Amino acid sequence: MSKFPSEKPVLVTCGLPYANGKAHVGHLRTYVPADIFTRSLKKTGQEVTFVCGSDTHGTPIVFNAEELKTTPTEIIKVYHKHFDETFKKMGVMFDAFGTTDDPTNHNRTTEIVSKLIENGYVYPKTIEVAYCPSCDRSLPDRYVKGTCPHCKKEARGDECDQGCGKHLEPGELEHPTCTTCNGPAEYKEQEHFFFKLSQFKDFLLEYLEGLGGTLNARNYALGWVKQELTDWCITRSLEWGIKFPGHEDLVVYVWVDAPIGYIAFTEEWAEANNESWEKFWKDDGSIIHFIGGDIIYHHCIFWPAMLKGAGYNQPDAVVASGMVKIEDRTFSKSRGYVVWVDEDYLDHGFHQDLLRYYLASYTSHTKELNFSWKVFQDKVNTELVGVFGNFLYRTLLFTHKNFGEIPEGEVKQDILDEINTTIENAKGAMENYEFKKYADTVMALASYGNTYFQSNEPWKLIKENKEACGEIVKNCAQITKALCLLFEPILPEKMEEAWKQIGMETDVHETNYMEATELVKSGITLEKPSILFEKIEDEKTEEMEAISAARVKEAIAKENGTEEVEEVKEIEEMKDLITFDDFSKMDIRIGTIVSAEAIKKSKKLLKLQVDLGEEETRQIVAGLKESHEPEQLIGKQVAVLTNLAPAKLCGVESNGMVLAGVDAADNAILLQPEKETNPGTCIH
Ligand code: B3M
Ligand code: ZN
Repeated sequence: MSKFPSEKPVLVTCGLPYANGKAHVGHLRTYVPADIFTRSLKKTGQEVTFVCGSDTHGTPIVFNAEELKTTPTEIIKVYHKHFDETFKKMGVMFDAFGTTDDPTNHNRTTEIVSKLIENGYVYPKTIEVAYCPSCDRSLPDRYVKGTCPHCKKEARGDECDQGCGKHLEPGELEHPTCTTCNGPAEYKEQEHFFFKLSQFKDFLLEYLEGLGGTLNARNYALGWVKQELTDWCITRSLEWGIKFPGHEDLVVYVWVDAPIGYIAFTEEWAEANNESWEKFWKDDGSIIHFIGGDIIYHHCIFWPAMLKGAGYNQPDAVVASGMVKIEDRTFSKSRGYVVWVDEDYLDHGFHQDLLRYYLASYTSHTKELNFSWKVFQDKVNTELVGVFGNFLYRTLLFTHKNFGEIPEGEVKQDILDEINTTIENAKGAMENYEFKKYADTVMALASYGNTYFQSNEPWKLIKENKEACGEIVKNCAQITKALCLLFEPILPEKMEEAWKQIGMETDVHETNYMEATELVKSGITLEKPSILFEKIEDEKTEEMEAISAARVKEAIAKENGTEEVEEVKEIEEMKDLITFDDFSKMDIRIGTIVSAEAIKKSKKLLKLQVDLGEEETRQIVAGLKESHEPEQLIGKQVAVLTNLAPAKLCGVESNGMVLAGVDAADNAILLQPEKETNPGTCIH
């Protein structure tokens, strides 16, 4: 039996974007499926409310404001508006979109924290917090970096973002460094307040066993709860945030007031619509959180414990999406592996629904999703244009041309059965948060439609038997109607158009799936249809790929700092001559360094003469000055990329590249052969 519609009202939320930067495809990975889910639930007749808002607190925003010499308030104003608009442009339609700095959230957070204190779940404790002697301030969260005590990778003050992903408590980080001045930080004693998370172990074990949503969320959280559960420091010494009750010098940690935003936004929605927020948070409604896979810990451990401790309902399901890659590279804004929603997508005239389709149908929700312009083009051209668009357009055009309206005729039982089965399967997929399966199931109905049209050859039949032809056309119109309803959650704007094209006067967004089998009305005049999905040309894809490549190049130059940009840029330019695809074309050989001298103008570069055998000695400029004394290098055998186009570095000609790695301290580590060998030996 289907889960939806259920008697209980459903609240769907999305992880709150930090109002601290622009929207990118990585964001959409969570918001678009949540929107698809909500739209689909509505189509089952389910009562559903969809809320979200901007996350406005925490150190990254303060940090950014300091850097841009402005205030957090200014920053959040700009980005809150940006997210609000971008979501609308992408068809993501929240019933409320507030901010965690709204008075509603200040009040709700104060109430919940006070309730936790009152219920005995909060206690003070003096702990060591990172402090920077040269900046003379304490360093909460992002103000400090160091080594993760669990996996020993480089981590931020509150999160092991590059290693094991675990939340880190103040004082846990090893070798703390101030992120503002890069100087060493010290640990200093300070009084903070802790939430007794450890007391919730039994509760969480039981709760998580019954948690719905995707298994990645539940299992990850269960793993941590079974291992350990330490009390959680919920205060920070910061100005910006929501004051910890009774302590003007402390604010609550951002991960306390951010999820409380879900309640506050429900309150804002309730207030505006004369509705009740308690029906979800106090009574028996259901709560479904859509989040990114990197914030499971917060949503499945801290948050339900906090809600339980303060006497609120806990989420029924947590749906966690996999990460996003860009052109097969790990998503990274600083490295330029990012696709901005506005400037890289919408501003180029791409329709919102194409990207929505890509996000829904690329892979299953919990897996890693790769965004690639080529795959995007391919999916649009073969699936949306080639299958669905083709069926829609040929059906409507044929009907318009030959009948001018939807003709009389009977809709066959097997067509109705096919539609019903598709609806059942699609609904089943949606209930299990399988968006790809949903998209594929619906696309299969479009394929079925194409086959039906093709095999019945209406273009022949029209000449022989108009009435029989009319019946085929009517059946195609029925399939079209069903497809409009089934695709509406994924392609809301396009389906609004298609719905009109088949002569429907109702609102496709408000129409139940059940209506898919209600017979299309005959006699409705059909205008000449317009093409809904157009092919993306190769040139457009190439243009987009070039934009991405330029972004990466720019990011590399930026990351390498301004002072050395010239040198580094020149080295990068050399690298660009050989792309990854050309890898196999590289001619790498062993060479022996016969001389080495410093290039005076440069901090990094040495001029080397390298013996490559066959009486060939090459001059190569290498960035080894900071890690090697020139004398040390003489006689060393190294790996040399010999067929790299010549380049001038700091005015000195270089004919090849000495291969080296770079260690954590930024020292070059030369690649050397296992034993001495003849210069010129090829490496394959
Ligand atoms: N603002 C964004 C993130 O870590 C963070 C989400 C809060 S959800 C309550 O993905
Ligand atoms: Zn770690």
